[in-house]
Amino acid sequence: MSNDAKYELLYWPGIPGRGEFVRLAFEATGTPYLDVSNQVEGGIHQILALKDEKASHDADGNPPALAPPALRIHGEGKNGKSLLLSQTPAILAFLGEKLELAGADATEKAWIQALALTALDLNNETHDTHHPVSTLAYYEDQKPEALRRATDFRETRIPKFLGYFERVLKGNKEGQGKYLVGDKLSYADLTLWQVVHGLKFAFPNELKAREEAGEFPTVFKTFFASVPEHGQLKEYLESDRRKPYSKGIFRHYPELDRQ
Ligand SMILES: N[C@@H](CCC(=O)N[C@@H](CS)C(=O)NCC(=O)O)C(=O)O
Repeated sequence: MSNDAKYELLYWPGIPGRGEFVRLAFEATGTPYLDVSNQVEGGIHQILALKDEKASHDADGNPPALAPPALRIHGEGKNGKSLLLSQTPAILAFLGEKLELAGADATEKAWIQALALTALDLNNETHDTHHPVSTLAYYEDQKPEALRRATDFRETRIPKFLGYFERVLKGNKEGQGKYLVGDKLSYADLTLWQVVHGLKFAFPNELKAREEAGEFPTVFKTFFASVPEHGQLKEYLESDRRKPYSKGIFRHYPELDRQ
């Protein structure tokens, strides 16, 4: 990682969060990037500036971001300025193209985008288990609703999504259970992997019970083991650059897990 990196990730410090999908794309391809809030002194101010609700554009003419993550890409904006891109799936689609994580042709590209969006739906639904009423309110102020939402999520949504990805992995013969599309790692694989990893943290009983019952064997075994084998991912996952889960999207509240 260098201070003159072409790519600057703007995201909250200290948590994986939605920034993690972007970090994984960089780490899987060995691409230098600057993780501004974690690596630059005072970098948090750049994240807070992103959320300035009075801003209509930045110094390079980009529309503002509604919320992090955002990616600043030097030299890719209008007239050689910086491009500021927000929305996780838009960032991933842009980077996927640049880092060769987006598929071999236009058809694969379209499939990968749809599959990544589906994995991000699962990510967003995970967030809503602890914040079903209001994103701004504390979990402690929405506990009964969270329990109802999490119960439904565990019982109906997790099997629906993981069953879907199991079918996709099995249906892609070329991928041998390792890739959702074709025979090469894509940002859809990285996105799904991160969501499954996060779910294992948030709902350990639920995920363990399903794995031990032999459900979704391709997702839990072949796919889950294979993704970290790419690029610098293994090294990254063991490093202190990989932040621990805490009060982000993937939270472990034992009362919301399978009892
Ligand atoms: N759909 C957006 C959601 C962005 C989002 O919700 N970001 C969170 C952090 S992961 C945030 O800081 N939200 C603050 C807000 O919405 O005011 C994306 O995928 O990037």
